[in-house]
Amino acid sequence: MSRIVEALKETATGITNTAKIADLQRNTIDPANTPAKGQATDFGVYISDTDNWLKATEGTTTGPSLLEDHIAREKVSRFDHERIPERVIHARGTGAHGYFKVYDDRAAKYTHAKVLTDASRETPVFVRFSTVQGPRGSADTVRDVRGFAVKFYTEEGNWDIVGNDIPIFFIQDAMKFPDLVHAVKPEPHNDVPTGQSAHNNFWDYVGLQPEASHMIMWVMSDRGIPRSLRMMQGFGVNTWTLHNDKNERFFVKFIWTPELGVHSFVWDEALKLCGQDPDFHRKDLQEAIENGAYPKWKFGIQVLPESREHEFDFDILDATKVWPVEQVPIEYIGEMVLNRMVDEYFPEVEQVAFCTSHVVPGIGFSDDPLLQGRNFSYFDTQISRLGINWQELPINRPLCPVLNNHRDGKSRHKITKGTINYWPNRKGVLAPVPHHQGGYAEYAQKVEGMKQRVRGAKFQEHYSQAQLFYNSLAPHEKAHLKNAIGFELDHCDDPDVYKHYTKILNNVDFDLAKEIAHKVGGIVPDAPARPNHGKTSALLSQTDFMPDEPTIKTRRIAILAADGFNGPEVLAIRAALKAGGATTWLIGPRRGKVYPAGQKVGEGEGMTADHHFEAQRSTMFDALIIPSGTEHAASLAKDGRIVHWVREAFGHCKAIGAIGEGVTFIRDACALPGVELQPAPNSEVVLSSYGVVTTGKYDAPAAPGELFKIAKSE
Ligand code: HDE
Repeated sequence: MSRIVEALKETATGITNTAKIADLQRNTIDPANTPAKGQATDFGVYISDTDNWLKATEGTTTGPSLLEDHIAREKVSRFDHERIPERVIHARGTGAHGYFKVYDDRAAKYTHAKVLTDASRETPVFVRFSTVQGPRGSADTVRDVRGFAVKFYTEEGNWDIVGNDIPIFFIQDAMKFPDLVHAVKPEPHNDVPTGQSAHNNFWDYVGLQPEASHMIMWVMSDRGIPRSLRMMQGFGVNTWTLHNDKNERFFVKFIWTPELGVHSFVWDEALKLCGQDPDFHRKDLQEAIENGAYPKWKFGIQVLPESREHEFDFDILDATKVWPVEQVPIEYIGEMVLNRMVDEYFPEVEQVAFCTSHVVPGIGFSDDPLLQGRNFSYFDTQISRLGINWQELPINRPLCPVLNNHRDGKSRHKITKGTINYWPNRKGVLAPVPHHQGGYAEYAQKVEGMKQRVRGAKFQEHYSQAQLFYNSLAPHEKAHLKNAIGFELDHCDDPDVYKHYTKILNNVDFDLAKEIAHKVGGIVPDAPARPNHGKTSALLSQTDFMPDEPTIKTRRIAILAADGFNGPEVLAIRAALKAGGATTWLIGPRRGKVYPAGQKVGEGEGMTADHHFEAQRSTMFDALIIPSGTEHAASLAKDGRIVHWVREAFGHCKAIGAIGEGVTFIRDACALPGVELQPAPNSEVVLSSYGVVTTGKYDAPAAPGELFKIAKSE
């Protein structure tokens, strides 16, 4: 009860960063802390037997089950109706609570939105991350766009930025969206494939929609397979507007940049994880939050005054284009921290519902034709998924007071007292709120023109920014991108599809098109379809998003140890890595006790292995360490699973550390021709160009991060 009072107090006196948690407590039941004696029906009567349907029976016979048993019927019927329609896209997701704050009022020159200008506020947020193509039960690490949807519970109402981890989109006009989604989703005749865009229909569609070529470059780049939801950027994608107190309007893009930098899997890792741990991303988020390593993003805006709208060679309302940072720099004005997982998945993550049309005073729309359509679609889809009263659900309801004349509808929760449910009324109740008192004011935009089904002239150019993106990638990123397109087109078995797409690629880059056409049996061009302009731009390559200081924070590091490993060494390494913010996992021949050198197997005190060799895979870790120990190294060398583990990690360019006999084991396991991986005779630490760190002995905790550099991706 005290929590309810707290929540109400919070909403009455301004919203604190925990206000939404307090608000949700009003609907949260903790079975460990309730006066209920045990199970009851939904209408509150205690149930004495939850396992035996009421039957007409005599002696030892089992007679017919009786329809009369309303308790059994309630149980089964409730179960029958547990599912709601999954989201038509972005069905697979996970979510967390947190808060948002701005550094100061520097954005006041653009907007009077308090959430973006009042530094004394910490606005509660709920974030849902998702994949797009796969159903609710699909794997996390598929190649796909990731949804990054943020709901801000502000004092002026809810504001949703329903964004993605890629700053642009496939299409320019919302009317194309159902076709795009039909094309990427499983094909209609056989419901294949799940969680993949590698099929005829998708590549057929994007091949016939050249405006998708820029987005294809992004999705096929490493951005399509993020290492963690905590290590990806978020973008509002569409062009929004900000309004200030002087009634000036600005165009704006919203950007989230993670504190830990932007990192990805390599494709082979991502593919394997789909089977080895399909929940990898959601577990990663949970692990970080539960360990107190709260994910954090800087919040940036790119702002353009109305006067600059037509200054660019692209249309700033075209969602298939970025605003190059050289032309419109990013101003970071705040940050978001996620610090609490949900208590229950369904009522929070499944029932949360976002709407691009949810904006607060000081923030508005633009004529971006994709955004205009989205503003219709989101509200509409929530009605079919959750019912017309979806905004009353605990996770969706605003923290500020909400009163209006909307009434009734399925599953109405609110009970509004009084005789009046219309405006105007003789009592003057529930009046609209004038602008100067906080009522939302649309910017007075002049609108004129012919009613036509067209898009502006600058919307017709589709390849310049695809080239810009491709040119800006590092060599290894280009190699990954080529492999990804090569993989996808190889999965299309209709020659019309893969041959046509190699023609499209030739508009982006001649060498790219040639290489992929050779690989997939496409049409190898003999001349570029158009010249590559050769320009590059910053902040497109992921390599521009390394954290300021190299860090091992939140990285998962496996220590492989068979009996006879060097115990003090492992303790020292664990302490050093923990100090650097990483988590370490001791993996042994069995879960439970593993025995260091000097202790008899089965008798000594041992050290506790978190997992056993067969149960884990190298893909689940960012790095691995093989400590020294003669017997231990000899046992590892005999174990095919471990040899494979080490080779696989090496092949994925993971950081590998080895000490003493561990070095010999790694060298042999990876069969590194011509590579000198001898441990130094002393404790000198050597970093090979392959990202393998070796030393002869390890007796002093290294400075955090010194022993391990997360050398990935080359
Ligand atoms: Fe969405 N999108 N979208 N979308 N979208 C949905 O709304 C839609 C687009 C995005 O975690 C749906 O509640 C149209 C761009 C995210 O609950 C639906 C168009 C971007 C989520 C819908 C787009 C997004 C959705 C399905 C083209 C990046 C998951 C379920 C005009 C800025 C939200 C739902 C969550 C979900 C419509 C394009 C992001 C059908 C019509 C561009 C993150 O309403």
